[in-house]
Amino acid sequence: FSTVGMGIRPFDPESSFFSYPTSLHIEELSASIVRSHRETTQYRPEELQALRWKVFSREEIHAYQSKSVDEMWQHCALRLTDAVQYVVEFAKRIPGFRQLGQNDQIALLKSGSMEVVLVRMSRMFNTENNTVFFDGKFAGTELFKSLACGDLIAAVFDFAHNLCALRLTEQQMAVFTALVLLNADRPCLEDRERVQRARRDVELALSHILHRDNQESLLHKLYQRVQVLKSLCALHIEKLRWFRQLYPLTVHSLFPPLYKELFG
Ligand code: CLR
Repeated sequence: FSTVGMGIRPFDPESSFFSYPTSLHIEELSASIVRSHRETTQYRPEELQALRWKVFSREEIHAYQSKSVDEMWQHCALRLTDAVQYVVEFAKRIPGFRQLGQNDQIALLKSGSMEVVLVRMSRMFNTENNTVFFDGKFAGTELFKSLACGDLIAAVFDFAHNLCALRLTEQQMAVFTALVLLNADRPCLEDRERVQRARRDVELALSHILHRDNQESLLHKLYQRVQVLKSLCALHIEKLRWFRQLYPLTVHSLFPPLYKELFG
């Protein structure tokens, strides 16, 4: 620490030594978020790289396309819930998230877990052939035809493609996804102040990383993506409502409880 800086900082009872985020604190926070991310991703980058040649055959794609609407929804809801479970585990390991009350943790996950799944999807995306790693192999949009929500699928693939183009490092993605979760504007929060304080530290961590990587221009691009994420999640909820109206019993008795708890 610079002694000069400490000498000229005016005395301010509000910013005690413990609440003022020092660069050491921010460094440790980034490291902790990056570790949490690494420990809670379904696949490591080198595993995904090695799996890139695995693509679904025509016959396999046809088998998915021949499923009934409710069968395919149930299948995808299961896969999506698997991915969400890893995000819940990630959230629980983020220092600022862990310290929140349980109700606020649930509120943040209800509105943020799908957004993080979609950001993480870009790690599983191959821009060369516009496919995503799903169910053990790389799949294009056509595989999801029987969901009967082509607009959502196209928009989600488009988002992944564009995010992929930013070529985020694992560290950048880790801190960005923590920021997506710690959003003080989410509905039903009890202690917005506390979420805002935790968010401020993660924002500092993101700026710090981008500065270090000499990629400060990414910050603005990432904030732009957040708007798209919001609309994708609204569309997901809209599709779920539509599906529930058609197949209430499938949702009621065959969808994973976690999926219903977060989105239902
Ligand atoms: C995200 C990254 C995960 C693997 C994974 C599994 C399921 C995929 C999901 C990814 C992306 C979004 C996805 C989902 C299955 C269905 C869902 C393609 C690739 C779309 C958006 C349809 C949503 C409606 C369902 C609830 C039926 O590591």
